[in-house]
Amino acid sequence: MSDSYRPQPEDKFTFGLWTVGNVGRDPFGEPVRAPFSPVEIVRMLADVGAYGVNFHDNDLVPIDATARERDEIVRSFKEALDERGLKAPMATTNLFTDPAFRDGAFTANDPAVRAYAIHKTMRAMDLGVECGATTYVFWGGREGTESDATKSPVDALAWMREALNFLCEYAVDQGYDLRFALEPKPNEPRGDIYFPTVGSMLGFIGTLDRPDMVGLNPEVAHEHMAGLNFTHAVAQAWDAGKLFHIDLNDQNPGRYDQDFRFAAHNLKPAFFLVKLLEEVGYDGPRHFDAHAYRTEDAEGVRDFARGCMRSYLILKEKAQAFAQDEAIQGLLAEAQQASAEFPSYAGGYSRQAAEALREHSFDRGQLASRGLAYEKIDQLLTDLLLGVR
Ligand code: GLT
Ligand code: MN
Ligand code: MN
Repeated sequence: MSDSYRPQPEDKFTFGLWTVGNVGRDPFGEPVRAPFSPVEIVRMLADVGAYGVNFHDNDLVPIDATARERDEIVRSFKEALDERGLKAPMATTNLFTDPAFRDGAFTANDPAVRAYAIHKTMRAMDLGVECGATTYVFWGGREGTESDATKSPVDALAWMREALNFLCEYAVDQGYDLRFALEPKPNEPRGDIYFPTVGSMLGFIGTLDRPDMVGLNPEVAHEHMAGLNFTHAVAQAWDAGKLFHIDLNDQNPGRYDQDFRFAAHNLKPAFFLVKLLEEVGYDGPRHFDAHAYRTEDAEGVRDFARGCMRSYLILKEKAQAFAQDEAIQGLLAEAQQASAEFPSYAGGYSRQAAEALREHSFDRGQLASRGLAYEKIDQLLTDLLLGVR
């Protein structure tokens, strides 16, 4: 692979222990790869040029580990991080694998399960902070229903709020430098999951006690599963000051939950996403929440990880080329053609301006008549992406 796309620490490329550590189990088949230990994963990620590694509590420490085993695991993990210069910027809780969470965690009907979920998360936050995490992700994979006969969605939302408020206070009380990033998903593993999209999460955050501490961790595949435009969702999170973290991967809408290598399937949407992140200056981790095809061996897993980062860097270069392309920029400028007669109205209200605009007589025929050359612009982009421009 060409050196010009070699990942650098400032690219902030991260992977979860569960991503490169995925053993290829699926609902129809057993694992196809031997598991790697957390320390082996740290070494592998360092070898391929990643900046950091993220984890669920139980990716690192088995759920039934003793306190002594926990401390030993954490010690060796931190030692490996230091040795290879890797960071652990994000941590999260596994609130979905254990059968105790079969009806959800923070939104389970059973109050004891809800309390256990908060208990487990407090301990997982301690673990994350001990390893250096400053972002704490909440993915509510089991927070949903198969049948709404079983639970009131209004109660579920209230329980979710109760848990997040409690955990925000815990983080503050402990003096943790931690922000919460909520990750929406529309379905799978539940029939329907509460807060299915970025927009619904954004609405919910405003109802929390400490909305400033809480933002989003949007994932490409999750918005695509809902048939939505991920770049638009990310733009909205960014605009609200809530893009705390991001999960990059790929997904063919209408298929199973694929978690493909970044840009493996939807090249153009991946381009628009990278273009947006680079143009607005998002400087958080670029986390690849994906895994290698089930056909791959250990070397294939490395190819997968390298591929995620390489595609991002190629698309970043393409975004720069797009910004510098005179033909494309000229056409865009024409489409936005400014007229001195119509300034932007943002913040520009005055009685006089309103009256002048209300009385203005518009030539609708003329407004509708000018071609916008969008066919040309989009084809120029296609040429650029396909390397013939
Ligand atoms: C799980 C899920 C992801 C979430 C992870 C964080 S775990 O693999 O599919 O989208 O980001 O809990
Ligand atoms: Mn994710
Ligand atoms: Mn996913």
